[in-house]
Amino acid sequence: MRIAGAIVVSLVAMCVVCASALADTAYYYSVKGIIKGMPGDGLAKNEMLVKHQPIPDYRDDSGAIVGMMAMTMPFYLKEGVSLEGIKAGDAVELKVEQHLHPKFTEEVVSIKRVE
Ligand SMILES: [Cu+2]
Repeated sequence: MRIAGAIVVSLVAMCVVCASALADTAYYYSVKGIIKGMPGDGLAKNEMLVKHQPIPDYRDDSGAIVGMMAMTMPFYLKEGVSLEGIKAGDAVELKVEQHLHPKFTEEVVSIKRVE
């Protein structure tokens, strides 16, 4: 009985450890920038190129806040995000959703023009 109890305790402990390791958290970033390329325009149909301002609260794949400097880079649109009224050259604000687990992903979940 004592051994069975110890096994149960260690299984529970392992589950707590693996659950925390696998727990998914979404992080959201508000990213301002200028659109340099629209989907399909030599890019994948869900891809856009944006010259973005610094993202001070950006996290790397370990979850550490490392920030991201200003740069031009591709962003990927979450399925169903509308680009109606958005064109290359527009100043925009993106809402980017990032997941670290089970897979590192970053997707634009909304986009709006700014002045
Ligand atoms: Cu960047």
